[in-house]
Amino acid sequence: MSSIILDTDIGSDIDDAFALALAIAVVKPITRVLAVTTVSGEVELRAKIARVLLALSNAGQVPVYAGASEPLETGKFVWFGTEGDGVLCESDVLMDPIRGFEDVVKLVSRKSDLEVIALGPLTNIARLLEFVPSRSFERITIMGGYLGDATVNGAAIPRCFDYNISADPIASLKVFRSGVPIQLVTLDQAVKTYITNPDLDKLEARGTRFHRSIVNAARQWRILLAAIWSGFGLTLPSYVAAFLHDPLAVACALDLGYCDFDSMWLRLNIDNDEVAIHKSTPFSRGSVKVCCSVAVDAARFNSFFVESLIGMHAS
Ligand SMILES: [Ca+2]
Repeated sequence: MSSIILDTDIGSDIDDAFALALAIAVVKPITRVLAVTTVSGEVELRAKIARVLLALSNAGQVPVYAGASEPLETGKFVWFGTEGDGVLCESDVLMDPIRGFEDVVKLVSRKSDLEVIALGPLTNIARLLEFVPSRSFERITIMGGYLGDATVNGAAIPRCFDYNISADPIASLKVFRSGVPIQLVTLDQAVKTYITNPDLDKLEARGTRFHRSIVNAARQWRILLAAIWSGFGLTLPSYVAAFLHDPLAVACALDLGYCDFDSMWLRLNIDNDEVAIHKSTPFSRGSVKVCCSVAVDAARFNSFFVESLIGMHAS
């Protein structure tokens, strides 16, 4: 069984907290999760959010590390603004400092069976690959990429919504060209997965601080998400309480069978400080072979996700 590193920009889009919750619910034993690492902006605050959610769900033994707050060279991390609201209380904010990135390197250097789940910009993963040989990694599952038409309720989702790959372009290229097998859970499939308001009500009815926290954070995130969509001239469908991009990536990393994948040759290049991904051929210079999602059983995954979180032991 592989050792999992879950790398996350938890604290903005609620789907990272949902992804962490799903990992806690389904990874057995939870000690397979070697580390949770945070990326982008206030990484200590993000780490505290992860630590609180782990502690509330009887998984407090999983160590949390604060990673890179800035991109490697170029790129930009965007701060969306609901970080910790609904999850952290005052004493959580004042908790001890979180371990740093050098500790992750030490921890990871002893392993040769690493399975990375990358749920945010790829800066931490690129930095890890500077210190740890690529042969120590079995696979990196990345939430990101825009390979086909991404539509919700008939509306096309702009390519810039594929934030994770373009937020730190240099890091993304390093990761894709590392030689480690990569599984890409692409935006065009992930946008088909979502949780509804009645689902949130069911989670809230569990009555634990854990469930109340993630539901509170989800409701705050939805207000912001609707505003972001509106800024692009889009209307967030009323049936969507939140998308489940990152939880789907967790399910794919664990090979739970909700997505179909095809091996494709991709060529990545930086264009206007963003990463453009093109389908390519093996003969094209710089092409990399990547396992890409091509279909998702969204209805079955949505139900599985909700049932998994309802069934969680938490306080
Ligand atoms: Ca994320």
